Amino acid sequence: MGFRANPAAEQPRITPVSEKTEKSRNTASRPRLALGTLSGLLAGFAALAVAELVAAGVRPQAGPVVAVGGAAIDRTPAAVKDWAIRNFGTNDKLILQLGILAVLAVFALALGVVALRHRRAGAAGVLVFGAVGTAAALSRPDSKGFTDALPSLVGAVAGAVLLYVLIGRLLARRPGPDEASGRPDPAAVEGWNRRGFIVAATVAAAASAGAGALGRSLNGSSGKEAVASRRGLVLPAADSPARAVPKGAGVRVAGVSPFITPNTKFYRVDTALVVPKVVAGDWRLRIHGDGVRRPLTLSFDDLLRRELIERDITLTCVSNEVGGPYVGNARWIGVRLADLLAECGVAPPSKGGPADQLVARSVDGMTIGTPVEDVMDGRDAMLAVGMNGEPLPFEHGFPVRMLVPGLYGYVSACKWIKDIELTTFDAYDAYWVKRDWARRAPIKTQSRIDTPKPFARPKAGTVMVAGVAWAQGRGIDKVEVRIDDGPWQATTLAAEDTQDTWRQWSFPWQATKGGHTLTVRATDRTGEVQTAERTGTVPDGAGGRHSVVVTVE
Ligand SMILES: Nc1nc2c(c(=O)[nH]1)N[C@H]1C(S)=C(S)[C@@H](COP(=O)(O)O)O[C@H]1N2
Ligand SMILES: [Mo]
Repeated sequence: MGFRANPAAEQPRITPVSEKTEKSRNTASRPRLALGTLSGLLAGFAALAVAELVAAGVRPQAGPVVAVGGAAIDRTPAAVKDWAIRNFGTNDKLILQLGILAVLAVFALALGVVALRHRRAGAAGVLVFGAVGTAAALSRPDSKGFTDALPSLVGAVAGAVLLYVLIGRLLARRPGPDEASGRPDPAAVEGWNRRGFIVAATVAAAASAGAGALGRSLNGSSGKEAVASRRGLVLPAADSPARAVPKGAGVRVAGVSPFITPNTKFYRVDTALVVPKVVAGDWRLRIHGDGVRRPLTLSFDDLLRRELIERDITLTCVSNEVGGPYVGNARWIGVRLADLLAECGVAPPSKGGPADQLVARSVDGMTIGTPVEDVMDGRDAMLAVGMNGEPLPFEHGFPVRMLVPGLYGYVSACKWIKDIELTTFDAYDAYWVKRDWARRAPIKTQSRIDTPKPFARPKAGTVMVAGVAWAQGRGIDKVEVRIDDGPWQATTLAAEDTQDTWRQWSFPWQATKGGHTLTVRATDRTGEVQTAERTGTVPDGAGGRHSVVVTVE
């Protein structure tokens, strides 16, 4: 059964309609449409607010926007993900959530209009959205089962009921001028229960705002215990400390990235819409799978009791474009991964081990596949617990993450790690591999001009050109700069920290007036020269040389 939008309009007209009544009828239908859309919006708002509050009792990740956002991220093809990172950078997640809210708002408006004609259909539409949120929450890889469905379910029911009630008020009709006394009731001339609507809408808006705010603040403090566990943590000194960063590792040129990237400036790339907050004391890591003769489960304290190594390692994202910002260098402290694997009886393929792939799983359902051979070939692959003298920040994987020097992050650097499975590349494709990225991805030799910036207008004379270059695992041997189409000229390399860290370089350019293009290329210790050919980031990292165009004045 449907409800007509304007029952008054259907009444047989006996007397000619005066101009005045016609006018008032027109103005009556317009506000009704507006109030219908307002009802839709309010219902949507109430649904999200209630969901937020229920999520606080379940877990923040189960909220509909986060769940749908997460599902959207997982279904995003490599090229689109890359485009989002390129255009929105670390704001990509915020933009995604705002986009979801905008889409929801449009649908809520539409459902309000639908409800004016079909009250039940409008309310049912809200439930359909709830079903989408529920399905998304249940399909997350880290889903905790039925309870994760509750925020979307309860929120949708609240929204549907509210829409039904509000539209009911809009359609309700008190005796009009034609009936009863024949005297117009000022509250009813427009044919709807104005007071009833206003009261219901105001109460609903206020209650939703309250529920939403309460849910937000509860969700915001849901990681309290984890925060306390991090704050109370004092990392032991490393048994094998890193040597001091050489004095000359940083060129003294303004505009060049600091040699050690501060934690707050370190790039962040991951799929987590809500940063996982793991309590250090609850953390466990399981190591198991093919060829693991002695499977192991470790607690955080177990890990800290082992020999700790401290190393400077430059981490790079495969989505970093030539000249891009997704590269950072930090001093990490952790446990050597090869030692742990050896303890479990794991042998690399070159020594007859059956597993060639190590699959790391995180608490948020990420899977990252790394060649076992690389982890066990003597490089400083580690389970890191500290970054630049403090426990890992939550954004960078607290309490434990993996790091393998020389491999892009998506094939090595699992944050919030909880499980390591030994398997084969034939048997299993990890998260990004299922999304068009390469199975194996060593970091390409790259260099970047940090100064001058693109389109800078330096004065003629000596202009310092400087930047960074990296070839983790191989080391940087040479960096050259070319002005326009001129010859390649050697730059001055800063002192090398280790082959796993980036290296700074500088070049005093005698700049002449006019427009110029500066180009850089690096050569690594294997003699490999950075390729000239520009390639995209998909599938295994950008190739090509960084250029900067400037105008010398
Ligand atoms: N759990 C988890 N770990 C992850 C990712 C992720 O999405 N989830 N992204 C990886 C990618 S693509 C990179 S480049 C590095 C980035 O580490 P950072 O955010 O600490 O710089 O983390 C890796 N580890
Ligand atoms: Mo990455």
